[in-house]
Amino acid sequence: MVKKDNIYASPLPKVKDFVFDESVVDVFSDMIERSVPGYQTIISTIGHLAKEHAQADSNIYDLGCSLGAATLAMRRNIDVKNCKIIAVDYSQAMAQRCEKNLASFKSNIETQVLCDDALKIKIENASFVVLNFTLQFIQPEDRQQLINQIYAGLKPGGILILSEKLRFEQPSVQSVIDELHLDFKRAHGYSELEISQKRSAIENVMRTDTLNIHYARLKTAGFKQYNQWYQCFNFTSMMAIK
Ligand code: GEK
Repeated sequence: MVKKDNIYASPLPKVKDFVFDESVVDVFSDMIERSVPGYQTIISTIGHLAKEHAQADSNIYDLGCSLGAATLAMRRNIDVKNCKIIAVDYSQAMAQRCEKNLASFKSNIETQVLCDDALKIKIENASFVVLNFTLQFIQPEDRQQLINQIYAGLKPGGILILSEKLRFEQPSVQSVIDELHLDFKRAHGYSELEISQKRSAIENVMRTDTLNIHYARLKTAGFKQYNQWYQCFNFTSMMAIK
């Protein structure tokens, strides 16, 4: 059963920086669905794209896999031979729960869960790489290196899916779209106290980029073909094809 996210429902004497610990793991599915507009659409489209683009005899990476939602969607859809999925999360609590989650569903696709930093993983022989709302938690100065490593490890025709919360250059646009997102959270039952405490917890931990910064980073890594395939308010998902 999905547990309700009440982490910020009562006033906290001091709001600490957000971490992906056991208390977040317990409510993560509810938290992400009530916070990210279109999360389920993105997950199911990742499954669909993996079915179309995963190549036989290749590796698939889910970097920052959390509870393994994207990995599960890909495993249900991929039907080419000899694919291996490597799901990675640096939070031990997440990686352990992900492993347990994946074990509850039967699959013929070999899957390995690693508790490690995505930056330290060797990406090789990859046909499909997923960074579903993970890059925003990586230090901005390390982001180019990660995208470079992904580009280097992708096979020709391989695809990176990069989903992120966006920041906008124009302040009025930022403010209107931010309000749309907050209204989405309100409509999903988050109180003003929850919204403001979560905001304080996350502000030092999650640093968002503009769409132009993402595109420039993909281009610098070597990708020549990339575009958004999804956007709702300040949440986007891009694809980059090698
Ligand atoms: C989903 N993709 O449900 N290395 C590995 N993992 C990391 C790193 C890092 N350097 N930094 C952060 N993480 C998931 C949702 S959540 C997004 C991803 C969110 C992990 C972190 O532990 C967390 O599990 C995940 O990235 C981000 O499709 O909470 O908004």
